[in-house]
Parts: sequence; structure tokens; C-alpha cells
Amino acid sequence: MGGLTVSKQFLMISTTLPSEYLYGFGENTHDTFLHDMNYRMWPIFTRDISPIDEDVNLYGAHPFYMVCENDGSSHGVFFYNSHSIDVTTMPNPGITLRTIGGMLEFFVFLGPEPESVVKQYSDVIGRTFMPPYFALGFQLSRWGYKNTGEIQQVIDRTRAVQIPHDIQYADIDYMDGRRDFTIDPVNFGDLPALVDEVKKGGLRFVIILDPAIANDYETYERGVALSVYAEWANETLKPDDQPTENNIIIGNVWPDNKTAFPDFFRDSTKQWWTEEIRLFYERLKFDALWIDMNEVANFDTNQYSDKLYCPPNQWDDPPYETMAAHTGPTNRLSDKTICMVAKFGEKNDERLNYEVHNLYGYSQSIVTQEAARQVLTGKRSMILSRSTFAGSGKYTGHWLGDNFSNWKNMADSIIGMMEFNMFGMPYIGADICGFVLNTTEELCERWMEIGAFYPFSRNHNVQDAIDQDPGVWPDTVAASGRKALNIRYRLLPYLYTLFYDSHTTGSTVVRPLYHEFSQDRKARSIDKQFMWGPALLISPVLQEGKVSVDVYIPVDVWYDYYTGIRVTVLGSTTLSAPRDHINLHLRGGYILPAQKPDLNTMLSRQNNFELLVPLNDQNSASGKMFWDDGESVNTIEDGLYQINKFELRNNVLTITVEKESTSSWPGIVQKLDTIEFMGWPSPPLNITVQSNGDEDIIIDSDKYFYVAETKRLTLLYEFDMNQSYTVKFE
Ligand code: MIG
Repeated sequence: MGGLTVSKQFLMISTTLPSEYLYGFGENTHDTFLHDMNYRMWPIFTRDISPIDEDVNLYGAHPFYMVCENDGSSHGVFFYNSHSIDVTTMPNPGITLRTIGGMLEFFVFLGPEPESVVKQYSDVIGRTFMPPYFALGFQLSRWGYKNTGEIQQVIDRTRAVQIPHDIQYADIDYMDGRRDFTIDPVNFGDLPALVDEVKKGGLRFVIILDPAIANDYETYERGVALSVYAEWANETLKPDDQPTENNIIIGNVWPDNKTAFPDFFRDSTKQWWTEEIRLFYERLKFDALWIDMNEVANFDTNQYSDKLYCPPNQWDDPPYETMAAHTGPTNRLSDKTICMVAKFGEKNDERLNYEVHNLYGYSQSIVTQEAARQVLTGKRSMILSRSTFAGSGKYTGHWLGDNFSNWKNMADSIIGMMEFNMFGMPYIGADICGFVLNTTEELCERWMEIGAFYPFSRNHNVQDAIDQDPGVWPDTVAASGRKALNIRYRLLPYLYTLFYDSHTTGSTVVRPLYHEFSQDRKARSIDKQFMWGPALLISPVLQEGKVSVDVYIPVDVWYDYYTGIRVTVLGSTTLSAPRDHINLHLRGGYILPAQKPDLNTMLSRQNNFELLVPLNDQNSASGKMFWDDGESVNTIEDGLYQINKFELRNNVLTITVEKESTSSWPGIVQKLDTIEFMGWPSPPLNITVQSNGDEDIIIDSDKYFYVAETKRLTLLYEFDMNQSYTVKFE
């Protein structure tokens, strides 16, 4: 379409689209997964802002979209540009992209399946990191723990209600005056001891780090010596309140004093940041790092004349400001961040913040991930970053930010999760029970149910709000949460295998129905339900007071997870959903590896495995399991893992070790002892097992059970996961 403009500070291009099925672009709050094509404008510019009900730019920048064409083929387009961008939809259908610098540079991915588009995109931007196994467990956090004792109380009451718990967090409260790499000696002096103690039982500990460094202590001074901080590009643009002795940009964030902002594009910064992390690890044995405020956030910019103020200039006041400029309190791009004339990068390759603002969180994620890798020698860590850019998934996961404890924000989390999977960041979830405001018992109960199916499953809360960890409500939130989390833990081998696939091929983990049923027009717009890979459909209750849920079940073979009964009503239908129930359906034709749940993954990994085998109309099914020690680095690169394949066809189930581990990992010691078939047509008269050319073993008839009403067949037999088997059903 017309309107192509290329100038130094304004570039614009419009294009028609082959259909109105447009997805993607972020990070924004979208009311629907499928975009509204009626002239909606969305800004892309990283900012510290809650997902309010307006079309504002949030924490990350992902200039990527997907279109499902009318014949069901999909394509994707990545707009490779780090400046502030405006996206406008048009009903013809089409889109207009406007940016204020750089180039109009595009990558086009031809799919044609939706999953192929995401794989092709992640091939360019980088495939997701392989999370440590513990990071797939349930996590508890809050802002506002007053002391170590309060953290201990939460751990204790979580244990008392038997909620699985893998990670406990400490927010900025643990710091001394909210300075990174310090510990409040009065209230949290005993935190390192608590961390050492809880680790013995398998609980992991994560601490928060903010980028802004208070300019009054050793960490800051060591940074000055290595010149790690962002500086003013030009002395003449320095506001009056800035120090005169150097050019370091000084702002105001959480620490008790003024702050400087590390420039993570410099090698010296990487060296300094890694060393600070190493020094802190000597004091407190964290397992992973949570990096917040990296949009980068700076409070009060422009708002008070006596605080940081960006003088008028062509970068802070560009001729076309983009919509992002109009979502801050003073209508400037620099609102709540540092001035656009801040300078980043090595001496011979300097960039203005105007150009690289959207890369702040991305650059910090790379450096932090590498630092964690060095400090936690040999152990896989997890980084959780608030600000992200295209490709961040290679280094970090993400939570959907400061959501509100309301029903709409719970529903929106599905859209956010599906979008971040499209952006190559499958390690994603929202704060369970909601962050801002007080939650309610019913909301929190329902949120624990859906949250049990977030790849990143963490209950987190703002300071001053009422406690919302499940132990607060033993009979409701905890009881329902426990039920849902036990299913999560049971299915963790399947979830972990989906992450292996994502890491190696770029496939999504949380998957919209559109990706699996792109020919089905109705499925293309479903955003109140989501899938785990191709085989599990999750249909949560998202409305207050409801004990039923309106769902869409695409034409295929499906079984109720709980009863194993085949679904007879397909398409749009209503399912019963009492307060303690989240509807889950297994798709015929897939074999899901599972493991008996436990109170954390250290314990669950010691239990035996199971297989769930929902049959398709040909009475067949297939699947696989990826397994390694769950925590060493580079297990995939070094071949220290195992893959088992499972296939049911013509009444024969084969279990094969497709990939054996190299010798330095001993392999899987736990047995596979339970196989649940769903939709099995009639009771078997004889089941025989054969392995390694040995003689057939006839399985005792008291080792299997067939229930005619549900067509469920359960086989209890111990299989060694390091051997291959043929199981015949006659
Ligand atoms: O300005 O560290 O999104 O999860 O609890 C608020 C305190 C700073 C914002 C994060 C939130 C965290 C909070 N932080």
C-alpha cells in the first residue's frame, strides 16, 4: 500500500494482509488473541507500566506478527528494529508500521503451519534456554515480607497444606536500603542460614536484583572504577541536578539513595556484574536470579524540576513522537525511564538510548545468564526478566508483570502466555492470584487452578496486600490448588519434554488451539483455553461465581483427564466446573510421559514413571520422553540425556530407548510402573511382554484392569527405562 516514507527520524510502511487473522506484536495488553482490525494502534517501547485496560506499551518489545491466511496456511513477519514503534491495524485488512529510526528491515517466515512459523522465527532470534527441572515446579513470592521469619512461616504453612513447593523468592525487602548485593542486617541477617536449611529438603531460592545501583556504596564505586554506567552523550545536555565530577547519569529508583544505571553493552560491565554476583553468592546461595525494573525504569523523570529532567533535544523530542510518548505522565518518551540522550556501548561503538532503549533488559539478561552460569559452576540456572526483546528467550523467562487481582487480568494471562510462546519465550506465566490489589478467596482459588498450568507457575503479591499464599485458605485455595498442582507435577515429564522440543526445534510449549487446528476458523480465535503441546487441552473457569465453563472442543478424539471418558459433544459446549475443578482433556493419539507427584521436584524425580495413552480412532498413539539429571549445564550438547519413544499400533506397544546417554550419566533408575490407556475398545484376554530377545512373559491378569463403561485399561507392570520392550495385547 502507499505511504512509504524513509527519513532519518521517521519511517513508515503499510501493507495489506491476506486475511484478517492477525496475531502477535508486543508487549501489550491485548483483550483478544486475534487482533481487532478496526484502526487500533499499539505502541512498542519498553516501559515500567502495569497492564491497565488501555492500549499502552508494556515491559518488552516484540515487533513480530503472524497471519493465518484463508486457506489455513500461516506466515510470520519480524520487523527487526529496536526503536519506538507504532503498529496500526486497518480493516481492509492491513497494517501500518511506523518507527523513528534505524531501517525498515524484515524477516518473512513462510510456515506454512503455525508451529513452523514459530520454529523459523526462533531459528533467527535464538531458541529458548533449557530450564532446570526445578524451575517447572510451583513457586511462592511476595513483595513485603518483613523478615526471614515471615518467609519461614510461609514455607511452613505451605508444607502444612501439602502444596508442592519448589522455589521460594525474596523481593527487594531482603536488601539493605534496597541496594543490590546487600542484606538488611536487622530483618534478614539470618536469610542465608534459612536458604541453607531449606535447601536440604529440596526447596530452591531465588533473589531479585534491580539494575539501578545506589551511588553510595562499594558496589557502585567498583563500577565507577571500571566505568560501567550509562553516561550523558553530551555535557551540554546535562540537567543542573547532575553531578559535575563525571558524566554518569544519576536517577532515582528503589534504593534509599540516588542511582546510576549499568550499561550492559560494555565488556567491563559484564566483568563487574559477574564479580558482584559472585561475591554475593559467597554470602547467600541462591539458585536463580530475578531481574526487575530493566526497561530501564527510573522514577519521576521530567515530573519535578528538582529531579532528573531531560532537556529538549531532537532525540527526547523527535518530530514524530510515537504513541509511547503519550502514555507517560508528561508525554515524553523518557517518562519513567532515562533520557533518550543517554549513551550506551563501547567507546568505538556508542549508541544513544534513543536507538537501544528497547534492548536494555535484553542486554542485562545475556550478561546475567552468563554470570549465573559462571557463578553456579556446572549448575543450570534460571533468569526471570521483566523487560525482554526478540531473542530474549535464549537467556531468560518472563512473568507478565504487575497484573491486578481481578478476573479480567486472569483471563488476559492466557493471551499473554500464547503471545510469548509465539515470541520464542515459552517460560512464561502471570502472578498467580494477581499482584496489585487484594485478591479474593474465589479468585485466588481459580487462579491457582489455571496457574498450575502456566509454564512458569508462581504466586506473587504486592506489598501491603493481604497474604495470598495458598496456606492462608486451607480448605479452598489450598485444597483446589493442591489438586491442580498434583496434576501439574504428575505431568512434568511431559512439560519438560515440551521444553526440550522447544529448545531444540523452536516449537511452542503453551499452544493456542489455532496452532493445532488452523483449518478450523472457530479455533483460530479461541483465547479462553490453551494447550500444553499438542496433547493437553486446558479450559479454566475465568468468571466469578461460575461453576460451569463454555468451551470449544475442535473435532478430534478427546478424553476427560479425570474420568478417562471420551468426549461425545464436540464444538461449542458447556462443561461442569465446580470450584475445585479445572477441565482438562487429553487428545487421542498421543502418549504423555508422567511421574507420581510429590512435594517438590527433588522428591517427585525419585518416584516411578507412568504413561497416559489416549487412543485415536485407529486405536494408536505415540509419544516420547526426554530425561536428564535436570540441573547440569549443557546436558543436551554433551549427550548426557536419554530419550524414550513409545508407540502403540496394531495392539502392540513398543517402548524403545531412542537415545542412550553417554556413560557419565548413569541413566534413569526409576521404573515405569503404570500405563493408563483411554478409549481401549474391549478387554484384552492376554498381555505379553518381551524384551531383549528374551522369552515372552505373560502378565498376570491381576496386573491389569479394564473398565467397560469408561473403556479404560490400566496396566501395572515394572518396566526398566533403560531397556526396550514389546507389549502385545490379544
Ligand atoms: O516498582 O520489587 O514487577 O514483581 O514485586 C515495583 C518490587 C518494583 C515490580 C515487579 C514486582 C516486584 C516489585 N517491582
